[in-house]
Amino acid sequence: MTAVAIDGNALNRDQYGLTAGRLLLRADCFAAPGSHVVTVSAAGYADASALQTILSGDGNLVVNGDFASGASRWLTWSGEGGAAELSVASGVGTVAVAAKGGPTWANQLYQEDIPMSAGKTYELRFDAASTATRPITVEFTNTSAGALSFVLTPETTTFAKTFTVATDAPLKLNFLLGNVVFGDAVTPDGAHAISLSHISVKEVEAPTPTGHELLNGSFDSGTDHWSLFKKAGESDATMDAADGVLHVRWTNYDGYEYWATQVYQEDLALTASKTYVLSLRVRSSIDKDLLVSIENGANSGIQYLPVQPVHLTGGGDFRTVTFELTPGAQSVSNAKLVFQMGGNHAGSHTIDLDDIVLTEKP
Ligand SMILES: [Ca+2]
Repeated sequence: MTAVAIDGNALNRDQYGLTAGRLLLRADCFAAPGSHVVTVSAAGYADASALQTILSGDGNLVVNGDFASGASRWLTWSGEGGAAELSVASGVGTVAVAAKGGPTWANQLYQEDIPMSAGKTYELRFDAASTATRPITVEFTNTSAGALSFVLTPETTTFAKTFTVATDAPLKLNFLLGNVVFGDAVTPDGAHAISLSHISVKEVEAPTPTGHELLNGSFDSGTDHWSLFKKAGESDATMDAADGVLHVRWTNYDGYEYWATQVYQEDLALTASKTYVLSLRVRSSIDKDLLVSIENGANSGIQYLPVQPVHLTGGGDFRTVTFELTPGAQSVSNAKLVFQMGGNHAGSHTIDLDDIVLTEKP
């Protein structure tokens, strides 16, 4: 090997090292974050080049999001009647829109190859203004994160939103500046200019679930918010809601253990030191015990309402049962109400539930 150059500037021999199959470049070889062309010359071979992306030290995965290196790494596209031009000055990228075009995507400003990790949550943040108030859409192209829309005004505003990706596929961060409609906001026909600056995508902690009150305890919305678990190869339970009542039906068997059939609702919010009342109406077509509990969704060993057996007499009418619980010193957002309905009963039978209410004790 005879020479190594970055962006056409030859390095001194002490700026790089060589090990088997590896070229090591000192960090200070790179003047600024962004894309740099590394060229290696060796006697008897054509020069070999590779593109090396250097991310900034603040965790921003967008290269040149502050437009400090001109328009480097930013690409534009216009078509379908759209017409626009990007210019950069003083750390602001300005897209002069001459024609909004037909579709949302008729004008685009985008950056490709932004690294993503499956399951991680990121925050997109940018400052933006438009000489004419209008919506824009940011598409998280090539990821599962979809798109978000923002309404820009003549006043520069900081926008921030989080998104989560399902795979490691690199992100194409695509500002769609065509004929965007978002709620009541529409893109005007005339020429206008959109200014963008301080564009960043950084990894953030996944938001903690907020939890919710018990939902659809009336079964007016079918089986929404309710889930069924059945032990594979044992329980043949199904559940459905008709006329505002939940029906859990077995054709042949409910499973040997009580837990072999379960109906549950997750992500319930319980506030520290409050006392709650759980009440419900239940009936069964056969003699059977139902076990009721409220536990931590991530750890069933933590029980806010320890398992309560309810004896049901076959063919009886609905009966109302009520429990009190005081969850403890910590508020939780992932409590889980569980009805265990197995317990070794053969043959066709049904349990019906309705009017499940979990409220703070007055
Ligand atoms: Ca009902």
